[in-house]
Amino acid sequence: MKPMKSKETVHRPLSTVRQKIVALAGGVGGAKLAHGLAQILAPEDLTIIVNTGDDFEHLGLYISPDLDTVCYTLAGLANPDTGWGRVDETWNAISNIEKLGGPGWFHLGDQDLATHIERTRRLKEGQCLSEITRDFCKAWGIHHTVIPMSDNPVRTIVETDEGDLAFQEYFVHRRCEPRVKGFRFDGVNEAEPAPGAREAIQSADAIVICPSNPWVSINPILSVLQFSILQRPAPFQGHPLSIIAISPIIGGQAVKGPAAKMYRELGIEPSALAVAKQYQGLVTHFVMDKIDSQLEPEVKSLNMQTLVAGTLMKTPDDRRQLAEDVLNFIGTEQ
Ligand code: FO1
Repeated sequence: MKPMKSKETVHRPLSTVRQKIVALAGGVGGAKLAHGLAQILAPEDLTIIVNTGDDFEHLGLYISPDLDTVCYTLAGLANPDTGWGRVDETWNAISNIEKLGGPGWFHLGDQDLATHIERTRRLKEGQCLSEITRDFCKAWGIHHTVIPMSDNPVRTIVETDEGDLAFQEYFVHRRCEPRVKGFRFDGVNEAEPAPGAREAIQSADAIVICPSNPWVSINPILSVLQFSILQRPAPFQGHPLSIIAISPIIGGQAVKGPAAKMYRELGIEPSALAVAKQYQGLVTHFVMDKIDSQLEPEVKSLNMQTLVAGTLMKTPDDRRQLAEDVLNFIGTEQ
């Protein structure tokens, strides 16, 4: 799928430019674009910083869903039907836990459990999440750098009409049913970016904000990294920092998950324009789906360069194509 370029936009061809990219990713949408970028960029040119606001303790185990979704996707181990969890999974442990009266609402597969058990063991030994992630990536044959946003605990709390809910309680246990009133990220003021995150931002040509939920996947990362992004000297080595966001809202709907419902409950009509407005002041480049091309003039008026492209990633080829379109879009002048 070829992107429709704005008339006055000049694109530098991908092949002539070596780009250092930092991608900010949440769950399934973020993992897919990160996978597309990893198909094109050399390992030393791509750092993926992942949301850990969804992390929680369950059955005595430390679970880091977005980190696992990104890693399993990059390693080719992800369940293609759900996007999260492992391919060819079995569910013996969780069904036996349920039979014994334990909680079965969060579906942990047998292979996936090994990840949580080993991660929890290492955390208890005193290793930090970023170190463990680096070791796991090596074991899974992932060559690009994957970093949790922080080694410190940050927990997304969904403020609803039924009270404050921990993220997975809201998302999985309550199936996103309670009405959203707001969000907060407990621990964010004490959280430092994980080792390597600041350095990656310092030397990046561009930050790619993947098509993940802005409210609960991207905002926690930005809350932790905002100082690193704002303090980055610009222009860096002659290149201004481009910040490119890809809309997770297509035709007024979220590809996956509750993003559109969240916008509505917060009194905002869900659209690519609403996403662009949310990122206004930070983002320099904005990518929206072809179906939303009529919104392009309004997004441009927010002082963003725009690209209309095929953003629905159904196949691995779609991921690669969108990544290529995004990389070609970086550094465009108007
Ligand atoms: N999502 C669900 O909707 N139901 C589940 O039972 C579930 C289990 C699960 C287990 C491991 C894991 O890494 C992810 C899992 N997810 C599940 C996905 C996860 O809750 C969300 O995708 C993210 O937190 C939002 O990005």
